[in-house]
Amino acid sequence: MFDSLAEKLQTTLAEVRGRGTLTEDDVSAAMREIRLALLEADVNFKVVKSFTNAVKERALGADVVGQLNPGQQVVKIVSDELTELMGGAARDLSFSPRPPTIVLMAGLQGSGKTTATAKLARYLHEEHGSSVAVAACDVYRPAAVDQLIKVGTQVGAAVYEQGTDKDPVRIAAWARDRAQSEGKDVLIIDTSGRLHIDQELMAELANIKKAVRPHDVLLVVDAMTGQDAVNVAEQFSEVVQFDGVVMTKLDGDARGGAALSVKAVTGVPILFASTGEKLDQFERFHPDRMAQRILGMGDVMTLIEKAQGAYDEQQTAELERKLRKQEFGLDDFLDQLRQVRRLGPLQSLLGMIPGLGKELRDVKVDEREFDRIQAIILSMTPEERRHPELIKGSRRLRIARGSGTNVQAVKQLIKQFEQMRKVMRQVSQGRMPDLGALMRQAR
Ligand SMILES: Nc1nc2c(ncn2[C@@H]2O[C@H](COP(=O)(O)OP(=O)(O)OP(=O)(O)O)[C@@H](O)[C@H]2O)c(=O)[nH]1
Ligand SMILES: [Mg+2]
Repeated sequence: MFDSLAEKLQTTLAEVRGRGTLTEDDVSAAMREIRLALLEADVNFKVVKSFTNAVKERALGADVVGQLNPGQQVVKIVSDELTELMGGAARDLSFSPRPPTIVLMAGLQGSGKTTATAKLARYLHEEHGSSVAVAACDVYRPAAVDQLIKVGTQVGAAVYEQGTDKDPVRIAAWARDRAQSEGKDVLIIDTSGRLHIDQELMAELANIKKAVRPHDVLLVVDAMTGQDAVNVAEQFSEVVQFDGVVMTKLDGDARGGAALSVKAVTGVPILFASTGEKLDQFERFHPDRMAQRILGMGDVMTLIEKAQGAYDEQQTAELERKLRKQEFGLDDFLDQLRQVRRLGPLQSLLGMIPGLGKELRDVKVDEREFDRIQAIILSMTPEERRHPELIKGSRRLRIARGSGTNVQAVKQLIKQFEQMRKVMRQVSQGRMPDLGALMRQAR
């Protein structure tokens, strides 16, 4: 997402960044480029205008920040203003002190409500340890209830449904009572889609809202529909007040216009971003990190959070113990690799590392390499995994055949593993590994 915008802004800002002095003309020229880049990214034109005006005013004003040269200051101002544009500080759900916290999902047909309902349930369960129920209030299509049962169950949420014969307002009230009596922390209500802002369905949504008094109403918006998404959100806000936006399908949206405009146009911030069909492709939306990502400053916090989510403290302690006792084997190695995999596709992780230039970010990561390593390790006996030094001649051939690879690949994997184990042991003993020697060996 934001690919082309990011590239253009980064090129423009790279030109001003190095400058020791900036004239008014330099700033104006940079603003013209930025304005074009934003318009091409399908950002609402009014939003673009006020954005570039604000940046220009601050850049030319007395907004002097000690350590930075004028070029760097412009970059900082653009970053600050982009953050502000997307809502400033990240906003969370309004958790109720008296559970259940009730979240009502609304949005146009196909925007991703049902998927987002399950994703949010998963997120709340994983990140907050909440017990979550989801309620099926889309009674217009039998498939809608089945879909929620399927995805809700997948993420471990309780699914409250009464088929398609009952009135959705009644189902919502029933689900609220049930969530309360079953001691759920959060109830998320999935509703039916609207093709347009249709009066009847909007009235139904308003009635559900009146009946259950949700703590948050989230409007689910498809980023791929660009400015249409923003218009829908604007019209929606005139009929039913909502508290946050869930921006979906950001993975398919190269331009980013909706994500950049929706807060400025509706006054309501994006709370969550959905970036794929898989149920874990969902994260809280952080305007500051997003701005930094667009400007190529990396997104270290998101990366760290992902890593913390994937590495469990107990596992880390166990790993250290094994290293100390020299029990670290290929099984553990595979575990480690799997954990790195849980962070997401390697390709997407590269984009979050600051300072990685465009060329490096475009390096194609061969995800199949992981499958190959996994196949090799799984073709070994438990004994071999603990003592890779046993793997010679006929064993090596057997493993190569079993994993559908070749002897050379098995050899190479074991060599890499030995090197990694050596480095890990040195690091765990507080010694700096001899990187020079390692590089020579790796060659
Ligand atoms: N690529 C991508 N696809 C998504 C994302 N979120 C949802 N989808 C897909 O979009 C389609 C519609 O999603 P649903 O969750 O069924 O949408 P809905 O708003 O509940 O649809 P209705 O119930 O018909 O109104 C499905 O095929 C989803 O897999 C996303 O972030 N990225
Ligand atoms: Mg649905």
